[in-house]
Amino acid sequence: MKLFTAITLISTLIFSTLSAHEGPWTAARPDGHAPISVMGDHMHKIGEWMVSYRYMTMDMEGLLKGSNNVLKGDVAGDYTGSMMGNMLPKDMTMDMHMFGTMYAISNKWTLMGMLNYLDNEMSMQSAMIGTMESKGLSDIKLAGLYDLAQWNSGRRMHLNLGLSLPTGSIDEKHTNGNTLGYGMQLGSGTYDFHPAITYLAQNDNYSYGAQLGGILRIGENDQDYTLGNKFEATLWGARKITDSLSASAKFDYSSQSEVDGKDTRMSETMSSALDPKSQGRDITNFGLGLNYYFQNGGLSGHRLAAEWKTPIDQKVNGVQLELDSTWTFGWQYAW
Ligand SMILES: [Cu+2]
Repeated sequence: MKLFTAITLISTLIFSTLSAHEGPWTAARPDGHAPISVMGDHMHKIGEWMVSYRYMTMDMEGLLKGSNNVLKGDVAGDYTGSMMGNMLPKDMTMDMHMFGTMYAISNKWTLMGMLNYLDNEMSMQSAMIGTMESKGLSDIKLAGLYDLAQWNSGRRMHLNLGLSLPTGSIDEKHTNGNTLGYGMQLGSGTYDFHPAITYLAQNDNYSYGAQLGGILRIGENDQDYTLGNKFEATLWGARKITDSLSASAKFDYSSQSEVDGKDTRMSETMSSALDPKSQGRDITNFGLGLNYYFQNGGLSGHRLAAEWKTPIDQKVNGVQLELDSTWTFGWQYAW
C-alpha cells in the first residue's frame, strides 16, 4: 500500500502544480532528460543523434526471506544440500557499463540501441568458497520510440517498443567449474520484449514524468528455463535550479516473478542462488538525482548526471540478498 500512497501523492503534486506552460515540451533544459537511471525517457527531433555512457553499481548484502531479514542459520534448513547454509550468498556487487545510441529517423520515430557490459562479484557465507565472479557482454537491446501525442502545454507521451537479443552468456562458471547462479549469469538466454509507455510534462521550473513498462520473455532458453517477467512503474519530478542544473526525486516500483523451469546444471538444494524459486522480487526504491546540461562553450550539448537510490520496501521470492543501494552516473551527448 505504501506504493499507492506514494503514487497518489506524486500524481496530486503533478496535476496541482502543473500550471500552464506555453509551447511544446523541450529537451533543451537540464530536466529535459529524466533522472539518469530511466531508459528511453525522451525522444529526439528528426536527424538528431545521441550517444551515452552510464555506469551503474548495485550493492547487496544480507539475506532476506520474503520481506524479513534472516541469518544463514534461519534458512539453512531450506538448503540442506550445503553444510550449515555455507553456500548461501553473503554479499554481491553488480557493476554495469551501458553504452547507448539514439537516432531520430523522423519526428515520430526515434531508434535506440544499447550495449551493456556486466561485472558481477558474489561472496558466500563460507569464506572458504572464494569470491565468485562473472563479467562480459550482456543482452543487446534495440528499441523504437514512437511519439503518441504532444500538447502545446509542455506535455507529451510516447510508446517504447524494445527487444533484447540473447547475446549475454548463461553459461558462466565458478573457477571450480560449477555453473554460477541465475543472478550471476550475464543474459536471460531468451529474446525479451520491453514495452513501455512514457508521459512527460514540464512548466517553467518543474518537470514530471511517469513510465509504465515491463519485460516479457519469449519462449525458453537453451537450458530450458525462463527468467521471470517483470513489471516496472517509475514516477519522477525535477526542479530546474539554473539553466544548466536540475535536481530530481524519483520513486520506482518493480515486480519480477521467479524463474520458470530450471537449469539442470544447478542444484537448487545447495543455495538460494541456484534455486529458481528464489529469483525475482517486488521492490520500491526512492532516488535523488542531479542533471547538468552544458548549454554554451566547447562542451555545449553534453550532459552529466548522477543518481542514488535505495529501497523503501522490498520483498524477495524465496531467500535472496537484500539490495542496499544503486548509484548511476551518466554522460550523454546529442547533436
Ligand atoms: Cu537521447
